[in-house]
Amino acid sequence: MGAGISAESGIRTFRAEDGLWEDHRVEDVATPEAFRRDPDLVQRFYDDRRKAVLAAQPNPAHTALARLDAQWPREAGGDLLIVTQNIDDLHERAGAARVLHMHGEALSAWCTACDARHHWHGTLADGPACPACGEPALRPDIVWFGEMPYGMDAIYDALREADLFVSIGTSGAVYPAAGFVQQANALGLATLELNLERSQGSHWFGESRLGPASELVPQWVEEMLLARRDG
Ligand code: BJW
Repeated sequence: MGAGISAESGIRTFRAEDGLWEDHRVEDVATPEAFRRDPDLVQRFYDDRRKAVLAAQPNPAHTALARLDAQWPREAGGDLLIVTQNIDDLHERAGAARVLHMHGEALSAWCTACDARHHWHGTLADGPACPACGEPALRPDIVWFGEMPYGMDAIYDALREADLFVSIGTSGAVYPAAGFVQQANALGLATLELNLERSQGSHWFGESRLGPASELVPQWVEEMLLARRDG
């Protein structure tokens, strides 16, 4: 999952002409070096993102995936994992439970002094104390360039056990997520891309469907649940 699935909820994507990074150079906000150089700029960038996440609502694509999560049986090999690069909580608010945020979460703050993580709705630019250790050492709980994404073992385990890999609304520009389709191919999985336009790695997919996620995802979920019922 990528930024495209939340675009119709009003959360800006990264690389579009009107994208988030048209306002900021990526190396000024999404690297550990940027945070060391100008913590106030980076904290304010993520304070604004947090506000945008809190104001957004799930769209029909999130709702459809939550329906799939609820109705796709966990027993008899019917497993499912929603791996998202997005830092919003719209899958969870739509009702999905099997969600893995590989690039961290906007509504989480990570204490660099004591390593505690806290659910966080407020601001960080004003240097609040960590509720666990009292140090003013909280940073956004976000995976920046050069940092290790979360849950890689669980993701590779899920790929090894899967029959189908579906990529939704991501440009295929950022690794390791951009490489999952090649891993899926090497493992012999069926692969499907749902995106507004072809992604950078589109040629790796067995099938590409182009259009808005709010239309493509509900259609695909309906197909999956029907095929499951009829099969
Ligand atoms: C719609 C739609 C609609 C629009 N409906 N669709 C050289 C070569 C290869 C790799 C590297 C390299 N140099 C460095 C690297 C590694 C680096 C990397 O990939 N760099 C690239 C720039 C080349 N990666 C890392 O550093 C990662 N860590 C790492 O690799 O650790 C080592 C490791 C090794 C081996 C295994 C495991 C680990 C960390 C990456 C962290 C990325 N973090 C960010 C910012 C933080 C989150 C945040 O602030 O929100 O995450 S970057 C940014 O890009 C964000 C996103 O999650 C990520 C992906 O963006 P996404 O989702 O694809 O958004 P867009 O805007 O690019 O695309 C939107 C798409 O939606 C488009 O396709 C539209 O068409 C579509 N769309 N509207 C359907 N309505």
